[in-house]
Amino acid sequence: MKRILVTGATSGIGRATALRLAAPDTEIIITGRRLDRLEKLKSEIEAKGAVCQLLNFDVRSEAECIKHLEPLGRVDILVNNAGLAAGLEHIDKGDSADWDAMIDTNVKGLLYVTKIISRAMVEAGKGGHIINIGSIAGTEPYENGAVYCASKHAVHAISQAMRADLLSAGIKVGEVRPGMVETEFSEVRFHGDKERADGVYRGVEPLKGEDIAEAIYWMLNLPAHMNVNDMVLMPTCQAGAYYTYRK
Ligand code: NDP
Ligand code: 8X3
Repeated sequence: MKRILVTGATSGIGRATALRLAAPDTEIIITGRRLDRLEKLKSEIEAKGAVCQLLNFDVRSEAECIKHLEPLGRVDILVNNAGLAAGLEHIDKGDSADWDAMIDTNVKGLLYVTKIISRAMVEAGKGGHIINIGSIAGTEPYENGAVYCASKHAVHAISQAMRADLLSAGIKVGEVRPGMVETEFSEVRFHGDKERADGVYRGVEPLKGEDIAEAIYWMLNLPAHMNVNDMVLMPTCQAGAYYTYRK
């Protein structure tokens, strides 16, 4: 049985990935802070014939990560997806609570989870596969996005360095770096302002969580000697952080 851990599975890319990877020979372990959503997703995963375990905790707390993840022991696959953008404004107007949320979740949370899971993989000596969800913001800093972009630059750097750290243990490390994906991402970024969030996707056909899940499925099912280090995925209407064609 293949054991797969997906963080941030209550919505968007994480939810779609957990569902895409669910199959009769898998155990899907899903995490997030919204218990009701985890419970609903667990039934959907089980309906696909997979075993499902839900872990309800906040990745910003190292103690919570240890409490919930250490008992898992080795998993075969980790998808480090939990993350967010909070706010979109010039640096002089930024809210330090938003900055903390992004750095604590996207960078420190990813590190806490990775430390526990990669250690169990190394100790078991059977390899593994870790996929980090970065962003085009990990190489293209844009106006109003200093801290989100910094957090995803960190994910990009961590992904490259940990690939080297885990090389001798036979653990594959890949990064998926999407452009615009229509999820709850913008609603979260704009603190619940749905109208402003909808505006981000007006006049374009963005990617869906399922598109990213399909790419992750493909990366995970390549032959053992092949690894995708870095995959940048955008909707056809987007050429980069500054270039979006709207109808
Ligand atoms: P969503 O807001 O739809 O999903 C985010 C997920 O992260 C939720 O399941 C949420 O669960 C979880 N999460 C957030 N904070 C925490 C926390 N402190 N502890 C545990 N889980 C947390 O957004 P996306 O699906 O779009 O985002 C997923 C990832 O993709 C993020 O890392 C994001 O930066 C990245 N990304 C998104 C893009 C986009 O355009 N949408 C483009 C490029 C990258 P809960 O709230 O229940 O805890
Ligand atoms: C999310 C995509 O362009 O808002 O990472 O940074 S973007």
